[in-house]
Amino acid sequence: MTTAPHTDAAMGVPLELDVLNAPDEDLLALKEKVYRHKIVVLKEQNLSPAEFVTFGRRLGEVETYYQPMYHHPEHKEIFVSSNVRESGQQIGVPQTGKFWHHDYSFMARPFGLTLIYPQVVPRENRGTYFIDMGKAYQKLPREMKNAIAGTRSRNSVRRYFKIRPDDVYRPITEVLAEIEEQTPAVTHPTVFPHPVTGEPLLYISEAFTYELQQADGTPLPDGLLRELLAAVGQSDPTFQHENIHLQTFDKGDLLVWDNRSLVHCARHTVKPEPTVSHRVTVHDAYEFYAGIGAQ
Ligand code: 7UC
Ligand code: FE
Repeated sequence: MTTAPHTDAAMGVPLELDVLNAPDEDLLALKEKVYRHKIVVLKEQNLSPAEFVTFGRRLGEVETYYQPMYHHPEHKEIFVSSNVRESGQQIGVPQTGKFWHHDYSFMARPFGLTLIYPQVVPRENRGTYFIDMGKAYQKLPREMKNAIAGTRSRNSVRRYFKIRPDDVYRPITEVLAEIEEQTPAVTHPTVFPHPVTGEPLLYISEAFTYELQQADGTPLPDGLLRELLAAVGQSDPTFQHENIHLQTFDKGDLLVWDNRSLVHCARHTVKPEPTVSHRVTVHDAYEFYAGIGAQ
């Protein structure tokens, strides 16, 4: 474990890697690169869905999304985001992730790595927005850091849960009750050190975090959460905030990113363009944060 500075590490470093045949050391080196640089772009990949899952398994324990409506028809480990109908059929879910979030932060045990393998790349509005919440934390005014020291956050999917085709005609209270039962709100530390780099990470998002609390459960004022989200760039409707990085990609790119450090937001497109993306998510060899699940 090293404590190299992160402030000058560029996000989105390209890497050539034969992901199926590379020796295990190369995959460990890939993960180190992801922890230091936050996003690695594996170039010129040509993987079948089965091979994409195999690559995910080489990196750790693959997490299957909890809702079947997102699953690839042959490989449930692949989460499909698609607005392209295939022979009249909707595969996966359109318009996913158009809000600032960490993947699965509304779950008790989020995963460390997100892999995105774009299948149909839009011509004009390609790319995904990212904010490095490690760097963003460092830049916070001292008073804000003090105000959140030792606090925790409450997180829920409820505001961004997508209505399923089968929910049509159901009373909304019943759907809301089901969300609370299947995905009850979870508590995470507001700030935790990255298990590999030790860098403190601010772990809050516009989409899923709804309350900050003292260690004893006393809620902090709402305004503080809103101020924090604004300070880090998660409330900027123009996406011009200096913390926001637009990561572009081409066909054949496979993105691997650090889901502890980064919040991301799918690009808002003015006119809808065909977009299909496959996602595999992976628990790496480290606890998401030290002591997770112990309380
Ligand atoms: O449809 C979506 O945007 C899915 C979102 C609520 N969850 C993605 C995740 O992994 O947290
Ligand atoms: Fe996401």
